[in-house]
Amino acid sequence: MLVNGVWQENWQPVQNKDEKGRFIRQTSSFRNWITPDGSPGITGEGGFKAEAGRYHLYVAYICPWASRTLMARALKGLEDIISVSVVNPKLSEQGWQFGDFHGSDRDDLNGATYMHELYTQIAPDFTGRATVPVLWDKKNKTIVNNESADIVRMFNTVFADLKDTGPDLVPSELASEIDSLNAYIYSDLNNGVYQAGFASTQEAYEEAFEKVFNALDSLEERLADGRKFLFGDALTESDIRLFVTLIRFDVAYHGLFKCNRNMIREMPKLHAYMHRILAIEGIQRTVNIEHIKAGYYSIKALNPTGIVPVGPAL
Ligand SMILES: N[C@@H](CCC(=O)N[C@@H](CS)C(=O)NCC(=O)O)C(=O)O
Repeated sequence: MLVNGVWQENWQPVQNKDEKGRFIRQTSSFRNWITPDGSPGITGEGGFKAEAGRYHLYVAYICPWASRTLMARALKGLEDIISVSVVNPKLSEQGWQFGDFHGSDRDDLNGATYMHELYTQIAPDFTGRATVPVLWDKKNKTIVNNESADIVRMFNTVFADLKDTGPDLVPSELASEIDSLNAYIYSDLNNGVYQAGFASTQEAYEEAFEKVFNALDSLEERLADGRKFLFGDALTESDIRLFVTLIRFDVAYHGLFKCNRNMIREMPKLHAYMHRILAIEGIQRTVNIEHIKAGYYSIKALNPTGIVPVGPAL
């Protein structure tokens, strides 16, 4: 991570922990919004008008938070107006690196070698982790936002004047229910699996393990009435959030994060639901299992040898 703009040698991918050994994720620092007319959004500064070709996403395919922005970009038909660079899946000694891994990119836009250079380029004394995703403004050469929840939400509406951006992922009549289900999926699943994987005490691990499988059981039950998606026939933001964890579960979280009561393939409703979403046009392009496996199993603190398991079969 960076401290006052300087990369720290003793950087660890394992983030902060509380007094019980529970993993704590850093909060995001850049919270500006693109808006149709460039006026300020919900948080941050104004000046980020919705324009085709102006914005760029920096992502890692391994990262569920980054992947949800890729999913929103695909579902909202924004692939031709928002460009993307993908970092190497393996965290280097200096965090995310651009490069040569199959399916990764060089940083043609800014010529950076490491993601942290983009943070210090715009905030020379930045302290914190140089996370993905980053939504970048090519015009002003700055970070618009590095919080995936904001990025997904803005993609849903702000480019609608430029082109038909398809179905609404947060219909107003469902907005508050979506927000509360999102919060539950985040705490008990998206971040819950990390809390299991990065727990530094048995108690913290078991607490997270229970939370994760209770959530999976309750979502399996929710889908038991035959609904296609979490809120019925139409896919919403909550489905994006659930999908990114489901698709990583059997190949990474079951093994590396010790979330091993069962696999998603053993939960018939969730398994079918995951494949239903994977089959939607554009979604397959946001999923790279090779990156996911290589990336998670390169986390030295959890897997010192770096050996990537051969299974499970996909
Ligand atoms: N709040 C952020 C979290 C993003 C995040 O934690 N990204 C991880 C990868 S999954 C990261 O870049 N970690 C690098 C690090 O911790 O140094 C979001 O949702 O956008």
